[in-house]
Amino acid sequence: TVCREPAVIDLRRHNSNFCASHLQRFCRDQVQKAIDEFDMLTPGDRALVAVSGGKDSLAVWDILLELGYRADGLYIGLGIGDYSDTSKEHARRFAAERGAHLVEIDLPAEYGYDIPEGARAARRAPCSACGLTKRHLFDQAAVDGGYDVLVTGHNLDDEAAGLFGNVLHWHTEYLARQLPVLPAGNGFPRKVKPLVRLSERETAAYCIVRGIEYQVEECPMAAGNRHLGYKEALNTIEERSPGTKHDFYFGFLDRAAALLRAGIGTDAG
Ligand code: Q46
Repeated sequence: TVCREPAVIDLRRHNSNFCASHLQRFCRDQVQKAIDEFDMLTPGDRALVAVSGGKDSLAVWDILLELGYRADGLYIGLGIGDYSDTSKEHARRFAAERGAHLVEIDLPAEYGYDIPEGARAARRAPCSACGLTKRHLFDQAAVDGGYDVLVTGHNLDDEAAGLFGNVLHWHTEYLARQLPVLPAGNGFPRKVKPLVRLSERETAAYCIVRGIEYQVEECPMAAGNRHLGYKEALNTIEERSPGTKHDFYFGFLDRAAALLRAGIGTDAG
């Protein structure tokens, strides 16, 4: 209704079609709105963006740079065969094209193990070992580099799926921490998720219209990952009832998160 350019995507939960230029504006506005609503970043903050080479992390890095924030990238080579090699190429190309700074950590070269080996040695599921490793290295890199805030590319689908899984199993301690901002503490930086207002379909479309090449393959270690099952279940519901993921996640933030933080949820459990 506002321009005559051809539509590139229909967003049923917003009851709108967007052309390429309005889609970019929409995505930037949603990120700025999340930043403002949850006090994620100030213009003077030095941000470190955890970059996997996938659509979400490259989209959030791109949008932060476009919005004028100071944002470097952090890529961790996990040693997951061709998947890691291609992911690294995408992260490096993105940084080189924008003259942005990319911090790189090579897990096998610097720590002597890769994710498949680490998972076997720790007798953990690969994603569990990977998550622990990444969280530790993200924190360490942010502290070592003197960054104020660590940014991750978690989108609305990720957060709704995480919430769904935590509710199904009543992991109240995880629910209490499932927030778009985690404050700094114990020498660790603030952690923020500026894409919480955007779905993964929207971030993928954003990358396409911006000409950002990203890793399209799923990580080979993700097969059987419960998180993917939760996403599929929510996609089925969203298809029938657009806007459900948004209402689920933001309803939780509005109505339940504060109760859990105050300990009411855990006491009741
Ligand atoms: S990289 Fe690591 Fe993911 Fe691969 S092993 Fe699992 S957690 S799926 S975001």
